[in-house]
Amino acid sequence: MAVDLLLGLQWGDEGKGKIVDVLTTDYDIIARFQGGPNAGHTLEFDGIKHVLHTIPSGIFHKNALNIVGNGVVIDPVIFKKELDALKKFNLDIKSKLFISRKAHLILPTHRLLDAASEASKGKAKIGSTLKGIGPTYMDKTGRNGMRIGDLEMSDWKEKYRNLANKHEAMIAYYNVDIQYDLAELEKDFFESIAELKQLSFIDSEEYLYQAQKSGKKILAEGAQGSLLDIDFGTYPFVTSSNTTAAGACTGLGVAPNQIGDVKGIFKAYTTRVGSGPFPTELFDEDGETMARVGNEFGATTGRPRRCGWLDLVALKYAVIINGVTELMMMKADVLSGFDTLKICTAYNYKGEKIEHLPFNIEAENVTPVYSEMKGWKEDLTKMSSADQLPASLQDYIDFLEKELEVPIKIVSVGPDRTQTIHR
Ligand code: 2SA
Ligand code: MG
Repeated sequence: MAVDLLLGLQWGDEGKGKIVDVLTTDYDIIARFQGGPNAGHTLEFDGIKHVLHTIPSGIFHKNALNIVGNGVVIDPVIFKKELDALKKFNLDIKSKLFISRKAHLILPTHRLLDAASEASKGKAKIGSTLKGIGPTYMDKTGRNGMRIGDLEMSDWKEKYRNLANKHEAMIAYYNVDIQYDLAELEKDFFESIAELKQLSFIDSEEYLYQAQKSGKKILAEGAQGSLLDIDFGTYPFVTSSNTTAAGACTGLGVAPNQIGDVKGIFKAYTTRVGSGPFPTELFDEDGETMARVGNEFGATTGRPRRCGWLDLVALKYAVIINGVTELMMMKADVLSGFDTLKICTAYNYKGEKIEHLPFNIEAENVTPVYSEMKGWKEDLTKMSSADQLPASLQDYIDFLEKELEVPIKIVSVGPDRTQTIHR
């Protein structure tokens, strides 16, 4: 049985949480393969709104097993908070949630290093969620990191102390004003680790291999988005992991020839949080309308998201890099009411019209070239089948399918599980 992927094709917040939740009934196992508590997956069902950070979105489904893979970085303190917030749902967490021994740990000093690094950059800051993601992956690739499996060894506290001491020296090196009380942070950290150790640690690559062999259906759930990929995103304004399809192979130990469907998810417009280039960004009333109607605030930090028209140049790039086999368009309902919709189909790049994503998409190099389409006025949120969709929206979908050469299988018309149209 192949492993299917679900990936965001823009700068994150495409609505992966909702779609995994809709799709999980089809899957036995949901696995996260990269990122960490910088992610925020919002789920809404039965009038409840819940945000997950590290825990996979299958946690609310009765039969789905959830795996946090080796490519993920885990902050025990945030993880414990997530577990606490789940208590009221009476889920049998120990038998539903497994953590890879090879996943790396975010230490309190990683978070401090993140803050120090951002402070030292001033205006050039990445706009990090400050969860310690970058410093933790630096320690991973620098071969200094601590892993979940280390917690099962007797000398882990020693390891921790050595690494934390080194981090403190590095924080001092940045020479920025960061106030902290490490003893206090460590108290929280050690308490949280004690709780984390109550969960099931596994060799997830072996577990997934056996699950695949026995015919289990597995979905790998991405976090952040393709344009935040460490290699293919808008570097350096990216996150520190591979958010694209290849990341699922390294982040779970699944071989490339075992990947099945690649489900790519995008918003009918574009948003971005944090810094970095965004060619179709709007600074006018249209952008404000998208932000307001779409309730565009970060699920992890509450930061307002920047909004703009759909960027087809960037979307095509993401479809290619990921090998997307089917598309899901989210938040179509937010575009109801616009007279005219714009879609960026090319860039003017240093005086030349191009249709691919160039090395540098900073505003001084790139101006979007737009195609215009007629908007629709209908409220989509109560619609439940494809034949109810207004003709202009149907045209919008047809145009995208033709350009992207991949079918749009799902159109989402609201945050609830039920507001999902299958095509
Ligand atoms: P980091 O925290 O060091 O990985 O940040 C690096 C860049 O990646 C962006 N980033 C994100 N963009 C969108 N959504 C993310 N998750 C949260 C959410 C965001 C929030 O799902 O709502 O609540 O603010 C996410 N995580 C990282 C980040 O903005 C930097 O540009
Ligand atoms: Mg999010």
